[in-house]
Amino acid sequence: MRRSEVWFEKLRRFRWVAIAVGVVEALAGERPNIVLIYMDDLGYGDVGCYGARAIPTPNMDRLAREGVRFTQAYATSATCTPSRYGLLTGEYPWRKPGTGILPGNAPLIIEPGRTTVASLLRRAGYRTAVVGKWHLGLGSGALDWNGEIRPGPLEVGFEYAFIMPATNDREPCVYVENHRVVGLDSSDPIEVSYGRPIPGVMIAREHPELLRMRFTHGHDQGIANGIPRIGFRKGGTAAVWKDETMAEEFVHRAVAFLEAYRNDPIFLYFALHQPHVPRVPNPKFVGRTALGPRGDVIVEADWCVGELLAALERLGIADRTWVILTSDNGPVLNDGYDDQAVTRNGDHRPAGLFRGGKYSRFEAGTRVPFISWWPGRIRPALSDALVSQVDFLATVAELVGVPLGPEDAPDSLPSLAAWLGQSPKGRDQVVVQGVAREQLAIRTERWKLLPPCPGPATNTNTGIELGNAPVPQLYDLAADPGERRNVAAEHPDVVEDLHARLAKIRSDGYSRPGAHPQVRTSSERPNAEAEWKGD
Ligand code: NG6
Ligand code: CA
Repeated sequence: MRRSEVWFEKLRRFRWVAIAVGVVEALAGERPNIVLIYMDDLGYGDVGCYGARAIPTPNMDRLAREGVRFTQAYATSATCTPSRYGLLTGEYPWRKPGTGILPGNAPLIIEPGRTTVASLLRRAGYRTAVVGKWHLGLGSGALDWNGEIRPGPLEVGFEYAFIMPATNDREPCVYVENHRVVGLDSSDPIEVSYGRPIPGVMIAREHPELLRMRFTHGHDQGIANGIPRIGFRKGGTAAVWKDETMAEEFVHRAVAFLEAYRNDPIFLYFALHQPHVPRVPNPKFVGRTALGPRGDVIVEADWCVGELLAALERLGIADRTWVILTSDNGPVLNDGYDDQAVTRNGDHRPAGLFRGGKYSRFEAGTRVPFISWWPGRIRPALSDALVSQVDFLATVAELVGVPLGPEDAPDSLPSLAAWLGQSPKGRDQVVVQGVAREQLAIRTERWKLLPPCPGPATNTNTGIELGNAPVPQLYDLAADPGERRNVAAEHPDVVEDLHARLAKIRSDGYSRPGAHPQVRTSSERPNAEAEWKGD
Protein backbone atom coordinates (compact mmCIF):
# COMPACT_ATOMS: atom_id res chain seq x y z
CA MET A 1 0.00 0.00 0.00
CA ARG A 2 1.30 3.41 -0.87
CA ARG A 3 1.54 6.01 1.87
CA SER A 4 -1.42 7.91 0.59
CA GLU A 5 -3.47 4.71 0.56
CA VAL A 6 -2.50 4.01 4.15
CA TRP A 7 -3.58 7.49 5.04
CA PHE A 8 -6.87 7.06 3.27
CA GLU A 9 -7.43 3.72 4.93
CA LYS A 10 -6.83 5.35 8.31
CA LEU A 11 -9.17 8.13 7.40
CA ARG A 12 -11.80 5.65 6.29
CA ARG A 13 -11.58 3.75 9.55
CA PHE A 14 -11.70 6.97 11.50
CA ARG A 15 -14.67 7.98 9.43
CA TRP A 16 -16.65 4.89 10.33
CA VAL A 17 -15.87 5.29 13.99
CA ALA A 18 -16.75 8.91 13.76
CA ILE A 19 -20.05 8.20 12.04
CA ALA A 20 -20.85 5.74 14.79
CA VAL A 21 -20.63 8.50 17.34
CA GLY A 22 -22.23 11.07 15.12
CA VAL A 23 -19.16 13.28 15.04
CA VAL A 24 -18.66 13.57 11.30
CA GLU A 25 -22.20 14.70 10.86
CA ALA A 26 -21.76 17.28 13.56
CA LEU A 27 -18.61 18.61 11.94
CA ALA A 28 -20.31 18.72 8.57
CA GLY A 29 -22.91 21.14 9.88
CA GLU A 30 -22.70 24.78 10.80
CA ARG A 31 -22.76 25.98 14.33
CA PRO A 32 -24.06 29.54 14.50
CA ASN A 33 -25.47 30.80 17.75
CA ILE A 34 -29.21 30.20 17.79
CA VAL A 35 -31.42 32.66 19.67
CA LEU A 36 -35.11 31.91 19.76
CA ILE A 37 -37.15 34.88 20.96
CA TYR A 38 -40.51 33.44 21.94
CA MET A 39 -43.26 35.94 22.69
CA ASP A 40 -46.31 35.17 24.82
CA ASP A 41 -49.70 35.93 23.19
CA LEU A 42 -48.26 38.33 20.60
CA GLY A 43 -50.69 38.51 17.70
CA TYR A 44 -49.99 38.49 13.98
CA GLY A 45 -51.04 42.12 13.73
CA ASP A 46 -49.30 43.38 16.90
CA VAL A 47 -45.96 44.17 15.26
CA GLY A 48 -45.15 47.13 13.03
CA CYS A 49 -43.77 44.99 10.20
CA TYR A 50 -47.00 42.98 10.24
CA GLY A 51 -49.14 46.07 9.93
CA ALA A 52 -49.50 47.51 13.44
CA ARG A 53 -49.61 51.30 13.36
CA ALA A 54 -50.43 51.93 17.01
CA ILE A 55 -47.48 50.09 18.55
CA PRO A 56 -43.92 51.10 17.68
CA THR A 57 -41.71 47.99 17.41
CA PRO A 58 -38.53 49.26 15.73
CA ASN A 59 -36.32 46.39 16.83
CA MET A 60 -38.64 43.63 15.66
CA ASP A 61 -39.13 45.60 12.45
CA ARG A 62 -35.37 45.77 12.01
CA LEU A 63 -35.14 41.98 12.26
CA ALA A 64 -37.79 41.76 9.54
CA ARG A 65 -36.12 44.37 7.34
CA GLU A 66 -32.77 42.58 7.48
CA GLY A 67 -34.12 39.03 7.60
CA VAL A 68 -36.98 36.92 6.35
CA ARG A 69 -40.53 37.77 7.40
CA PHE A 70 -42.97 34.88 7.11
CA THR A 71 -46.64 35.34 6.36
CA GLN A 72 -47.77 31.72 6.82
CA ALA A 73 -46.12 30.60 10.03
CA TYR A 74 -47.83 28.63 12.78
CA ALA A 75 -47.50 27.81 16.42
CA THR A 76 -48.68 24.26 16.97
CA SER A 77 -51.42 25.38 19.35
CA ALA A 78 -53.55 28.30 20.38
CA THR A 79 -52.24 28.24 23.97
CA CYS A 80 -48.89 28.29 25.63
CA THR A 81 -48.04 24.91 27.15
CA PRO A 82 -48.79 22.80 24.10
CA SER A 83 -47.04 25.23 21.76
CA ARG A 84 -43.90 25.16 23.89
CA TYR A 85 -44.07 21.38 24.11
CA GLY A 86 -44.30 21.10 20.32
CA LEU A 87 -41.55 23.66 19.81
CA LEU A 88 -39.01 21.88 22.00
CA THR A 89 -39.86 18.22 21.26
CA GLY A 90 -40.94 18.28 17.62
CA GLU A 91 -44.07 16.36 18.53
CA TYR A 92 -47.61 17.58 17.97
CA PRO A 93 -48.70 18.17 21.56
CA TRP A 94 -52.21 16.79 21.06
CA ARG A 95 -50.64 13.33 20.77
CA LYS A 96 -49.85 13.43 24.46
CA PRO A 97 -52.43 13.73 27.25
CA GLY A 98 -51.70 16.36 29.89
CA THR A 99 -50.18 18.96 27.57
CA GLY A 100 -52.95 21.55 28.07
CA ILE A 101 -52.48 24.83 29.95
CA LEU A 102 -50.67 23.75 33.11
CA PRO A 103 -51.25 24.95 36.65
CA GLY A 104 -48.22 26.53 38.34
CA ASN A 105 -47.46 23.39 40.37
CA ALA A 106 -47.70 20.82 37.56
CA PRO A 107 -44.99 18.20 37.06
CA LEU A 108 -42.63 18.40 34.08
CA ILE A 109 -44.34 17.11 30.92
CA ILE A 110 -41.21 16.48 28.81
CA GLU A 111 -39.61 13.16 29.72
CA PRO A 112 -36.00 13.64 30.84
CA GLY A 113 -33.71 11.97 28.33
CA ARG A 114 -35.94 12.71 25.38
CA THR A 115 -34.36 14.57 22.46
CA THR A 116 -35.27 18.24 22.60
CA VAL A 117 -33.88 21.20 20.73
CA ALA A 118 -31.72 21.90 23.77
CA SER A 119 -30.43 18.36 24.30
CA LEU A 120 -29.65 17.93 20.61
CA LEU A 121 -27.75 21.19 20.44
CA ARG A 122 -25.91 20.36 23.61
CA ARG A 123 -24.81 17.10 21.98
CA ALA A 124 -23.52 19.20 19.10
CA GLY A 125 -21.34 21.25 21.45
CA TYR A 126 -23.65 24.16 22.20
CA ARG A 127 -24.00 26.04 25.48
CA THR A 128 -27.72 26.01 26.13
CA ALA A 129 -29.89 28.32 28.21
CA VAL A 130 -33.54 29.09 28.78
CA VAL A 131 -34.39 32.52 30.14
CA GLY A 132 -38.02 33.54 30.68
CA LYS A 133 -41.32 31.74 30.69
CA TRP A 134 -41.23 27.95 31.09
CA HIS A 135 -44.80 26.62 31.61
CA LEU A 136 -43.88 23.01 30.92
CA GLY A 137 -44.08 21.87 34.53
CA LEU A 138 -41.41 21.19 37.14
CA GLY A 139 -40.62 18.19 39.32
CA SER A 140 -42.32 14.84 39.20
CA GLY A 141 -45.26 15.44 41.52
CA ALA A 142 -45.87 17.09 44.91
CA LEU A 143 -43.09 19.60 44.26
CA ASP A 144 -41.34 21.13 47.26
CA TRP A 145 -40.49 24.68 46.21
CA ASN A 146 -38.07 24.98 49.11
CA GLY A 147 -35.73 22.24 48.00
CA GLU A 148 -34.17 21.10 44.72
CA ILE A 149 -36.64 21.78 41.95
CA ARG A 150 -36.10 18.93 39.53
CA PRO A 151 -36.57 17.57 36.96
CA GLY A 152 -36.95 20.75 34.96
CA PRO A 153 -35.15 22.54 32.13
CA LEU A 154 -31.74 21.24 33.22
CA GLU A 155 -32.95 17.67 32.84
CA VAL A 156 -34.16 18.17 29.27
CA GLY A 157 -31.05 19.72 27.76
CA PHE A 158 -30.53 23.21 29.15
CA GLU A 159 -27.39 23.86 31.14
CA TYR A 160 -28.62 27.15 32.52
CA ALA A 161 -32.16 28.18 33.40
CA PHE A 162 -33.60 31.39 34.77
CA ILE A 163 -37.34 30.96 34.55
CA MET A 164 -40.77 32.06 35.52
CA PRO A 165 -42.19 28.62 36.34
CA ALA A 166 -45.60 28.94 34.65
CA THR A 167 -47.22 32.26 33.71
CA ASN A 168 -47.16 35.74 35.17
CA ASP A 169 -50.73 35.28 36.40
CA ARG A 170 -50.03 31.98 38.19
CA GLU A 171 -48.54 31.40 41.59
CA PRO A 172 -45.86 30.95 42.70
CA CYS A 173 -44.69 34.40 41.54
CA VAL A 174 -41.01 33.63 42.00
CA TYR A 175 -38.08 33.03 39.67
CA VAL A 176 -36.34 29.69 39.58
CA GLU A 177 -32.65 29.67 38.68
CA ASN A 178 -31.40 26.19 37.81
CA HIS A 179 -32.76 24.05 40.66
CA ARG A 180 -33.66 26.74 43.20
CA VAL A 181 -36.12 29.52 43.87
CA VAL A 182 -34.23 32.82 43.67
CA GLY A 183 -33.98 34.85 46.87
CA LEU A 184 -35.87 32.42 49.08
CA ASP A 185 -35.55 32.94 52.82
CA SER A 186 -35.50 29.46 54.39
CA SER A 187 -37.32 30.77 57.45
CA ASP A 188 -40.30 31.70 55.25
CA PRO A 189 -40.93 28.55 53.20
CA ILE A 190 -43.20 28.48 50.15
CA GLU A 191 -46.39 26.49 49.98
CA VAL A 192 -48.52 26.47 46.83
CA SER A 193 -52.10 25.28 46.35
CA TYR A 194 -54.17 25.02 43.21
CA GLY A 195 -57.21 23.67 44.94
CA ARG A 196 -58.26 24.95 48.32
CA PRO A 197 -57.25 28.30 49.72
CA ILE A 198 -54.40 28.08 52.22
CA PRO A 199 -55.54 29.06 55.73
CA GLY A 200 -54.32 32.55 56.58
CA VAL A 201 -53.69 33.57 52.95
CA MET A 202 -55.71 36.53 51.65
CA ILE A 203 -58.16 35.69 48.90
CA ALA A 204 -58.45 38.21 46.07
CA ARG A 205 -62.21 37.87 45.63
CA GLU A 206 -62.73 38.64 49.31
CA HIS A 207 -60.33 41.59 49.48
CA PRO A 208 -60.84 43.95 46.54
CA GLU A 209 -59.33 46.74 48.66
CA LEU A 210 -55.94 45.02 48.45
CA LEU A 211 -55.92 45.00 44.66
CA ARG A 212 -54.31 47.52 42.32
CA MET A 213 -55.63 45.71 39.26
CA ARG A 214 -59.10 44.19 39.05
CA PHE A 215 -59.90 40.76 37.67
CA THR A 216 -62.77 40.21 35.22
CA HIS A 217 -62.81 36.41 35.18
CA GLY A 218 -60.65 33.83 36.94
CA HIS A 219 -57.66 35.39 38.77
CA ASP A 220 -59.57 35.68 42.03
CA GLN A 221 -57.42 33.51 44.26
CA GLY A 222 -54.04 34.56 45.68
CA ILE A 223 -52.61 38.09 45.62
CA ALA A 224 -49.02 39.00 44.77
CA ASN A 225 -47.87 42.64 44.52
CA GLY A 226 -51.48 43.78 44.78
CA ILE A 227 -52.35 41.77 41.66
CA PRO A 228 -54.85 38.93 41.89
CA ARG A 229 -53.55 35.60 40.56
CA ILE A 230 -54.43 31.99 39.83
CA GLY A 231 -53.50 29.66 42.69
CA PHE A 232 -52.53 30.36 46.28
CA ARG A 233 -49.10 30.85 47.79
CA LYS A 234 -48.08 31.08 51.37
CA GLY A 235 -44.59 32.26 52.36
CA GLY A 236 -41.65 33.01 50.08
CA THR A 237 -42.31 36.73 50.52
CA ALA A 238 -38.71 37.82 49.90
CA ALA A 239 -38.61 35.80 46.67
CA VAL A 240 -41.70 37.29 45.04
CA TRP A 241 -40.80 38.90 41.73
CA LYS A 242 -41.54 42.53 40.85
CA ASP A 243 -43.74 42.56 37.77
CA GLU A 244 -42.31 45.91 36.67
CA THR A 245 -38.75 44.63 36.45
CA MET A 246 -39.38 41.20 34.93
CA ALA A 247 -38.32 42.36 31.46
CA GLU A 248 -35.00 43.73 32.65
CA GLU A 249 -34.33 40.65 34.80
CA PHE A 250 -34.74 38.43 31.77
CA VAL A 251 -32.62 40.68 29.57
CA HIS A 252 -29.92 40.82 32.20
CA ARG A 253 -29.64 37.01 32.52
CA ALA A 254 -29.82 36.44 28.77
CA VAL A 255 -27.09 38.97 28.03
CA ALA A 256 -24.92 37.57 30.84
CA PHE A 257 -25.14 34.13 29.25
CA LEU A 258 -24.17 35.51 25.84
CA GLU A 259 -21.23 37.32 27.40
CA ALA A 260 -20.03 34.28 29.31
CA TYR A 261 -20.02 31.96 26.30
CA ARG A 262 -19.37 34.40 23.46
CA ASN A 263 -16.62 32.12 22.09
CA ASP A 264 -18.78 28.98 22.00
CA PRO A 265 -21.87 28.21 19.98
CA ILE A 266 -24.87 29.24 22.07
CA PHE A 267 -28.50 28.22 22.04
CA LEU A 268 -30.58 30.76 23.93
CA TYR A 269 -34.29 30.17 24.33
CA PHE A 270 -35.42 33.67 25.32
CA ALA A 271 -39.06 33.33 26.30
CA LEU A 272 -40.53 36.74 27.02
CA HIS A 273 -43.71 37.19 29.07
CA GLN A 274 -45.32 40.01 27.05
CA PRO A 275 -48.11 40.73 26.26
CA HIS A 276 -49.57 37.99 28.50
CA VAL A 277 -51.64 39.13 31.49
CA PRO A 278 -51.15 40.73 33.95
CA ARG A 279 -49.70 43.51 31.82
CA VAL A 280 -47.47 45.54 34.10
CA PRO A 281 -44.88 47.50 32.13
CA ASN A 282 -41.85 49.08 33.69
CA PRO A 283 -42.66 52.77 34.45
CA LYS A 284 -40.38 53.85 31.61
CA PHE A 285 -42.77 52.26 29.12
CA VAL A 286 -46.03 53.43 30.65
CA GLY A 287 -47.90 55.61 28.19
CA ARG A 288 -45.69 54.78 25.21
CA THR A 289 -48.79 53.83 23.23
CA ALA A 290 -52.37 55.04 23.27
CA LEU A 291 -53.53 51.47 23.85
CA GLY A 292 -52.84 51.28 27.58
CA PRO A 293 -50.81 48.51 29.24
CA ARG A 294 -51.22 45.94 26.44
CA GLY A 295 -49.60 48.24 23.89
CA ASP A 296 -47.01 49.46 26.37
CA VAL A 297 -45.77 45.97 27.26
CA ILE A 298 -45.30 45.19 23.57
CA VAL A 299 -43.08 48.27 23.36
CA GLU A 300 -41.26 46.92 26.41
CA ALA A 301 -40.81 43.55 24.69
CA ASP A 302 -39.42 45.32 21.66
CA TRP A 303 -36.93 47.02 23.94
CA CYS A 304 -35.85 43.57 25.17
CA VAL A 305 -35.24 42.53 21.58
CA GLY A 306 -33.18 45.68 21.03
CA GLU A 307 -31.09 45.00 24.13
CA LEU A 308 -30.34 41.51 22.92
CA LEU A 309 -29.34 42.69 19.45
CA ALA A 310 -27.14 45.37 20.95
CA ALA A 311 -25.40 42.74 23.08
CA LEU A 312 -24.78 40.51 20.05
CA GLU A 313 -23.24 43.45 18.24
CA ARG A 314 -21.19 44.61 21.21
CA LEU A 315 -19.79 41.09 21.60
CA GLY A 316 -18.99 40.91 17.90
CA ILE A 317 -21.06 37.76 17.37
CA ALA A 318 -24.09 39.07 15.48
CA ASP A 319 -22.82 37.77 12.13
CA ARG A 320 -22.75 34.24 13.41
CA THR A 321 -26.04 34.36 15.24
CA TRP A 322 -29.36 33.13 13.90
CA VAL A 323 -32.26 34.88 15.61
CA ILE A 324 -35.81 33.62 15.21
CA LEU A 325 -38.64 35.66 16.68
CA THR A 326 -42.13 34.24 16.97
CA SER A 327 -45.07 33.84 19.38
CA ASP A 328 -46.63 30.91 21.25
CA ASN A 329 -50.22 31.69 20.28
CA GLY A 330 -52.46 34.44 19.01
CA PRO A 331 -53.72 37.56 20.75
CA VAL A 332 -56.40 38.18 23.37
CA LEU A 333 -57.52 41.52 24.76
CA ASN A 334 -59.47 40.60 27.89
CA ASP A 335 -57.73 37.55 29.35
CA GLY A 336 -59.07 38.03 32.85
CA TYR A 337 -58.03 41.50 34.03
CA ASP A 338 -59.61 44.89 33.68
CA ASP A 339 -56.53 46.55 32.14
CA GLN A 340 -58.09 48.76 29.45
CA ALA A 341 -56.98 46.41 26.68
CA VAL A 342 -60.51 46.39 25.27
CA THR A 343 -61.53 49.97 25.95
CA ARG A 344 -58.35 51.54 24.59
CA ASN A 345 -57.80 49.22 21.65
CA GLY A 346 -59.13 51.74 19.13
CA ASP A 347 -58.83 50.42 15.59
CA HIS A 348 -55.74 48.33 16.32
CA ARG A 349 -56.13 44.79 14.93
CA PRO A 350 -54.07 42.44 17.11
CA ALA A 351 -54.73 39.49 14.80
CA GLY A 352 -54.46 41.42 11.54
CA LEU A 353 -57.12 40.24 9.15
CA PHE A 354 -57.49 36.82 10.77
CA ARG A 355 -60.50 35.45 12.61
CA GLY A 356 -60.51 34.29 16.23
CA GLY A 357 -57.65 34.83 18.68
CA LYS A 358 -55.83 32.97 21.42
CA TYR A 359 -57.64 29.66 22.22
CA SER A 360 -59.15 29.50 18.73
CA ARG A 361 -58.98 26.98 15.88
CA PHE A 362 -59.49 29.89 13.51
CA GLU A 363 -56.33 31.36 12.03
CA ALA A 364 -55.70 34.00 14.69
CA GLY A 365 -55.15 31.25 17.28
CA THR A 366 -52.00 29.90 15.70
CA ARG A 367 -50.95 32.12 12.77
CA VAL A 368 -48.17 34.12 14.35
CA PRO A 369 -45.40 36.55 13.50
CA PHE A 370 -42.26 34.67 12.51
CA ILE A 371 -39.02 36.41 11.60
CA SER A 372 -35.68 34.78 10.79
CA TRP A 373 -32.53 36.94 10.97
CA TRP A 374 -28.90 35.99 10.51
CA PRO A 375 -26.79 38.83 9.14
CA GLY A 376 -23.96 36.61 7.94
CA ARG A 377 -26.22 34.24 6.10
CA ILE A 378 -29.75 35.45 5.42
CA ARG A 379 -30.71 37.92 2.72
CA PRO A 380 -33.78 40.10 3.33
CA ALA A 381 -36.95 38.53 1.96
CA LEU A 382 -40.64 38.03 2.45
CA SER A 383 -41.69 34.40 2.52
CA ASP A 384 -45.10 32.83 2.02
CA ALA A 385 -43.75 29.34 2.76
CA LEU A 386 -45.97 27.31 5.09
CA VAL A 387 -43.87 26.81 8.23
CA SER A 388 -44.57 25.46 11.70
CA GLN A 389 -42.76 25.75 15.00
CA VAL A 390 -42.94 21.96 15.34
CA ASP A 391 -40.18 21.88 12.71
CA PHE A 392 -37.66 23.70 14.91
CA LEU A 393 -36.01 20.52 16.19
CA ALA A 394 -35.56 18.83 12.80
CA THR A 395 -34.43 22.13 11.31
CA VAL A 396 -31.67 22.74 13.84
CA ALA A 397 -30.67 19.06 13.53
CA GLU A 398 -30.34 19.64 9.79
CA LEU A 399 -28.33 22.81 10.40
CA VAL A 400 -25.80 21.33 12.78
CA GLY A 401 -25.69 17.96 11.02
CA VAL A 402 -26.83 15.72 13.85
CA PRO A 403 -29.18 12.96 12.68
CA LEU A 404 -32.49 12.41 14.46
CA GLY A 405 -33.26 8.92 15.74
CA PRO A 406 -36.55 7.25 14.76
CA GLU A 407 -37.92 7.85 18.23
CA ASP A 408 -37.16 11.58 18.09
CA ALA A 409 -39.30 14.48 16.92
CA PRO A 410 -42.17 12.53 15.37
CA ASP A 411 -43.76 15.49 13.61
CA SER A 412 -40.79 17.74 12.90
CA LEU A 413 -39.74 18.23 9.28
CA PRO A 414 -36.29 19.53 8.33
CA SER A 415 -37.06 22.93 6.87
CA LEU A 416 -33.75 24.75 6.82
CA ALA A 417 -33.94 26.13 3.28
CA ALA A 418 -37.40 27.59 3.96
CA TRP A 419 -36.46 28.97 7.38
CA LEU A 420 -33.39 30.67 5.92
CA GLY A 421 -35.47 32.17 3.14
CA GLN A 422 -33.62 30.18 0.47
CA SER A 423 -36.64 28.26 -0.70
CA PRO A 424 -40.25 29.39 -1.13
CA LYS A 425 -41.33 25.82 -0.47
CA GLY A 426 -42.51 25.01 3.02
CA ARG A 427 -44.71 22.22 4.32
CA ASP A 428 -47.47 20.64 2.26
CA GLN A 429 -49.75 20.55 5.27
CA VAL A 430 -49.84 21.34 8.97
CA VAL A 431 -52.09 20.45 11.89
CA VAL A 432 -53.02 23.12 14.42
CA GLN A 433 -54.82 22.90 17.74
CA GLY A 434 -57.31 25.09 19.56
CA VAL A 435 -57.57 25.16 23.32
CA ALA A 436 -58.16 21.45 23.85
CA ARG A 437 -56.51 18.33 22.42
CA GLU A 438 -59.52 17.31 20.41
CA GLN A 439 -59.89 20.72 18.73
CA LEU A 440 -57.74 20.16 15.67
CA ALA A 441 -57.65 21.67 12.22
CA ILE A 442 -55.57 20.83 9.17
CA ARG A 443 -54.44 23.19 6.46
CA THR A 444 -52.75 22.77 3.14
CA GLU A 445 -51.50 25.54 0.93
CA ARG A 446 -55.00 26.43 -0.16
CA TRP A 447 -57.50 24.82 2.19
CA LYS A 448 -58.23 24.57 5.87
CA LEU A 449 -60.56 22.02 7.42
CA LEU A 450 -62.00 22.35 10.91
CA PRO A 451 -63.70 19.01 11.62
CA PRO A 452 -66.95 19.11 13.64
CA CYS A 453 -66.19 19.81 17.25
CA PRO A 454 -68.40 20.19 20.33
CA GLY A 455 -68.20 23.28 22.51
CA PRO A 456 -69.34 26.88 22.42
CA ALA A 457 -68.77 28.88 19.24
CA THR A 458 -67.58 31.89 21.23
CA ASN A 459 -66.02 32.20 24.67
CA THR A 460 -68.16 34.67 26.54
CA ASN A 461 -65.34 35.86 28.81
CA THR A 462 -62.75 36.66 26.18
CA GLY A 463 -65.23 37.30 23.36
CA ILE A 464 -63.12 35.09 21.09
CA GLU A 465 -64.62 32.84 18.41
CA LEU A 466 -63.19 29.41 19.11
CA GLY A 467 -64.06 27.72 15.82
CA ASN A 468 -66.25 25.04 17.39
CA ALA A 469 -69.21 23.91 15.28
CA PRO A 470 -71.25 20.73 14.88
CA VAL A 471 -70.56 20.69 11.13
CA PRO A 472 -67.31 20.54 9.16
CA GLN A 473 -65.92 23.91 8.17
CA LEU A 474 -63.81 24.27 5.07
CA TYR A 475 -62.16 27.55 4.16
CA ASP A 476 -60.36 28.51 1.00
CA LEU A 477 -57.52 30.39 2.67
CA ALA A 478 -56.12 31.55 -0.64
CA ALA A 479 -59.32 33.43 -1.47
CA ASP A 480 -60.69 33.89 2.04
CA PRO A 481 -57.89 34.24 4.64
CA GLY A 482 -60.40 35.68 7.12
CA GLU A 483 -62.34 32.37 7.14
CA ARG A 484 -65.68 34.00 6.47
CA ARG A 485 -67.26 31.58 4.00
CA ASN A 486 -67.62 27.90 4.86
CA VAL A 487 -67.38 26.10 1.51
CA ALA A 488 -67.58 22.53 2.86
CA ALA A 489 -70.84 21.83 1.04
CA GLU A 490 -69.36 22.94 -2.29
CA HIS A 491 -66.20 20.80 -2.01
CA PRO A 492 -67.10 17.46 -0.40
CA ASP A 493 -64.08 15.84 -2.06
CA VAL A 494 -61.69 18.30 -0.40
CA VAL A 495 -63.41 17.77 2.96
CA GLU A 496 -63.06 14.03 2.58
CA ASP A 497 -59.41 14.25 1.54
CA LEU A 498 -58.47 16.50 4.46
CA HIS A 499 -60.39 14.33 6.92
CA ALA A 500 -58.46 11.32 5.67
CA ARG A 501 -55.11 13.13 5.93
CA LEU A 502 -55.82 14.20 9.49
CA ALA A 503 -57.01 10.72 10.46
CA LYS A 504 -53.81 9.21 9.08
CA ILE A 505 -51.54 11.69 10.89
CA ARG A 506 -53.40 10.85 14.10
CA SER A 507 -53.43 7.09 13.73
CA ASP A 508 -49.86 6.75 12.45
CA GLY A 509 -48.58 8.39 15.63
CA TYR A 510 -46.02 10.39 13.65
CA SER A 511 -45.77 12.45 10.48
CA ARG A 512 -42.00 12.74 9.88
CA PRO A 513 -40.77 10.24 7.33
CA GLY A 514 -38.41 7.88 9.15
CA ALA A 515 -39.89 8.51 12.59
CA HIS A 516 -41.67 5.92 14.72
CA PRO A 517 -44.73 6.49 16.86
CA GLN A 518 -43.80 7.50 20.40
CA VAL A 519 -43.69 4.78 23.02
CA ARG A 520 -45.51 6.12 26.05
CA THR A 521 -44.15 4.85 29.32
CA SER A 522 -46.24 4.19 32.40
CA SER A 523 -44.40 7.02 34.17
CA GLU A 524 -46.09 9.46 31.82
CA ARG A 525 -49.18 10.24 33.72
CA PRO A 526 -51.75 12.37 32.02
CA ASN A 527 -50.91 14.80 34.77
CA ALA A 528 -52.31 18.18 35.53
CA GLU A 529 -55.12 18.19 33.04
CA ALA A 530 -55.74 21.60 31.62
CA GLU A 531 -57.51 23.48 34.35
CA TRP A 532 -59.54 25.43 31.89
CA LYS A 533 -60.86 24.35 28.52
CA GLY A 534 -61.99 27.65 27.12
CA ASP A 535 -65.68 27.24 27.66
C1 NG6 B 1 -56.20 30.66 31.38
C2 NG6 B 1 -56.29 32.00 32.07
C3 NG6 B 1 -55.62 33.05 31.19
C4 NG6 B 1 -54.23 32.62 30.82
C5 NG6 B 1 -54.25 31.24 30.19
C6 NG6 B 1 -52.90 30.70 29.88
C7 NG6 B 1 -58.34 32.25 33.41
C8 NG6 B 1 -59.79 32.56 33.39
N1 NG6 B 1 -57.71 32.36 32.26
O1 NG6 B 1 -56.68 29.66 32.22
O2 NG6 B 1 -55.61 34.27 31.86
O3 NG6 B 1 -53.41 32.61 31.95
O4 NG6 B 1 -54.87 30.33 31.08
O5 NG6 B 1 -52.30 31.43 28.90
O6 NG6 B 1 -57.81 31.90 34.44
S1 NG6 B 1 -51.09 30.81 28.15
O7 NG6 B 1 -50.69 31.80 27.18
O8 NG6 B 1 -50.06 30.56 29.13
O9 NG6 B 1 -51.57 29.60 27.51
CA1 CA C 1 -49.30 32.31 25.45
